[in-house]
Amino acid sequence: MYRMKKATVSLLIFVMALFLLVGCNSNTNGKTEEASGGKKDGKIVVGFSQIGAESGWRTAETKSIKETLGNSPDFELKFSDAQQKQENQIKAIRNFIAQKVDVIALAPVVETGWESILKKAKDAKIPVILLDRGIKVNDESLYTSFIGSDFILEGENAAKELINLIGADKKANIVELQGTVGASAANDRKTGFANGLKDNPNFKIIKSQSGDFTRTKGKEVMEAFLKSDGKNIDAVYAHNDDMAIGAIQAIEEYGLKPGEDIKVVSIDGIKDAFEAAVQGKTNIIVECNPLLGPQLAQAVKDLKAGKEIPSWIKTEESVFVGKDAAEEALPSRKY
Ligand code: GYE
Repeated sequence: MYRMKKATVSLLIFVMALFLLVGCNSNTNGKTEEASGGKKDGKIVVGFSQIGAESGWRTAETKSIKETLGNSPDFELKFSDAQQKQENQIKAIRNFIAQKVDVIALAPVVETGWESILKKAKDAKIPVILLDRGIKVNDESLYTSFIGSDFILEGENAAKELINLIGADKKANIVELQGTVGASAANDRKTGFANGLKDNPNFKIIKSQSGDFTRTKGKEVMEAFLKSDGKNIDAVYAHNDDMAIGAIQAIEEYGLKPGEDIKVVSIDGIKDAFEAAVQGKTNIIVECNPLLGPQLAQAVKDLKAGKEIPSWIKTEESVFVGKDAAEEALPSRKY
């Protein structure tokens, strides 16, 4: 009787062990549950380190990512807001690695200083996709892909359209409101704009300073420019719409007419900029698409399916010049 019992128990243990073994390996990729991010439901876990909420553009991007990945049965989204600090982004990535997420999406606040943390992600075999801003690293294998715009081209387009608007044979003093210091979107938009002006000695950048991509700072810096150069300013080039909107306020408070006395050109294409354009307060909007959720979702799925994804995933973008173009586009603007 006792012997029988012992045999039954052994058999039971054996069957249970077999069950556990088969269960653990039943993930399609053959990884154990722990190694695949602790997911039990087959979802792809994506950790997204966002910069913050400095602009209308960024709020639209966050919304797009949350709507696409956060509401999908295919993904689990872990979202982290760095409040403009690179050190917070590094911490977030470290946490994502510890949590063994499947993919890390990173919108890097600045271009440099990523090597060591991205090396850790690589060692942990977690692919990193850069979202909307680029980085400078010696080893390009530290990230898989960049989803975002060509900022140099945006700057060049801004310059080209401004020259068309004012007239290549006229003289123009331009003030520049730069984005966040060290951000690829600021560095490249500056370079692109300078490229676009370089063959025309009539167009000069007389002042250039960072307004940190925000309305408040854009307004503050524009106030300082107006104080020092006042009526000598013919145009303002802002690296994003929010700073342009701040600058428009400053110009009005100074007693001049934005869009007329001082021409305004900026990048992004948020609704508020189109509304200002309809009122004739800004002249040129260079579009930069923040609705990157669907592209990120597709890239992550492809990656997990073992497909090769392009090293740069670009978006189609337009340029809007003048009141009529803004009026026509405004009703269908999605951000
Ligand atoms: O233009 C600006 C923002 O990185 C492309 O960041 C992005 C830029 C965008 O805050 O508004």
